[in-house]
Amino acid sequence: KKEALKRFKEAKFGMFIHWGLYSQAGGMWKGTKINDSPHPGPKVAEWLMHAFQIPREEYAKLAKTFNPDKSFAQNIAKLAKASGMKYVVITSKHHDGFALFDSESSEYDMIDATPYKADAVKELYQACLNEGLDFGVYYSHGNDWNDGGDGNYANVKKINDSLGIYTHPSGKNLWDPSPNTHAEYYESKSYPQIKELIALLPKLRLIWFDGEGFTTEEQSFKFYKMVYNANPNILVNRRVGWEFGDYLDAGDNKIPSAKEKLDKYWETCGTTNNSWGYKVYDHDWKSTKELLYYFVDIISKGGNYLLNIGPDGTGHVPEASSKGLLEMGEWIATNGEA
Ligand code: FUL
Repeated sequence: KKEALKRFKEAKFGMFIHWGLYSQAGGMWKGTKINDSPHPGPKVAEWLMHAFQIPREEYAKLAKTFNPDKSFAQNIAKLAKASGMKYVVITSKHHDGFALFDSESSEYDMIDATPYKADAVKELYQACLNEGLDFGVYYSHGNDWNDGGDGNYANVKKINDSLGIYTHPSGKNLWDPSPNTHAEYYESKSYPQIKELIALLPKLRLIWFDGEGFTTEEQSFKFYKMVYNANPNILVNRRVGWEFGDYLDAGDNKIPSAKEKLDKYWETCGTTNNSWGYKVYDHDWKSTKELLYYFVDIISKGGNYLLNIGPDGTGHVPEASSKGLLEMGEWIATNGEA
């Protein structure tokens, strides 16, 4: 782990990619913007299914038209490289439950459910290795709106309440829950998919778990141990749950103050507008100056900056965001790294 953590810290700058079925919708559903959706919860594009309480079957239809341009992997890997980034982390499965890779344990994936019929995660992995970039995957283990019902929610909330830990009140699919229990979902989909990803990507360096509010201590430990046993060089982030991760995060778009001591390894993940997934109407892009300010602030405090892109349904990165990233890359190439 020591070597892997050292390499991670030295990397300093990475690309986060939020991409999935929701990217085609661009933050709109039947003409309504997600910001105007009637239900509480985050108004970010990848929360589309939740925000409009879309039934599982109806949402799954988005897979039928998910057919990105073949060039997406190369373009994104080249963009990351030119932006001065050293690693890439893509949403292999977000809360909607759809796998961007070729999954054995679920047919709700890129190969079985889309006309694209190729493994998008593997394609990006290869393109990144070609560019000399390290590769990681985001995986929503705790939350899956397509599987696992709301089974564990009450339990976890009870445990969390007794410990004074906050449980997200609106994260689960309570509008059209799967008949499976949460524990069944872990056994039949979530644990197996983690094993699949490790086998699929021999040089995988990081698994970025998410949704720790819904896991018990035992389950979090099982995820951590599973990764460790398979390959101890793969790093695991804090959100695997119950403080089992290898490094901390400062929170989404949050930078710790100089006084707050994050003396371990840590990372801030951040957006370039107000959403992780692609939103057709969000043009509120951070300026290059602002992004560079955060970058310098974070790395001077010893952290890593994982800066997000939200490609559209074709895999194209919005011009305004790639422009900012490329300008950061120019600045980094000219000024060197701290
Ligand atoms: C959160 C998720 O709910 C968001 O959709 C996003 O992926 C962010 C980075 O983490 O927990």
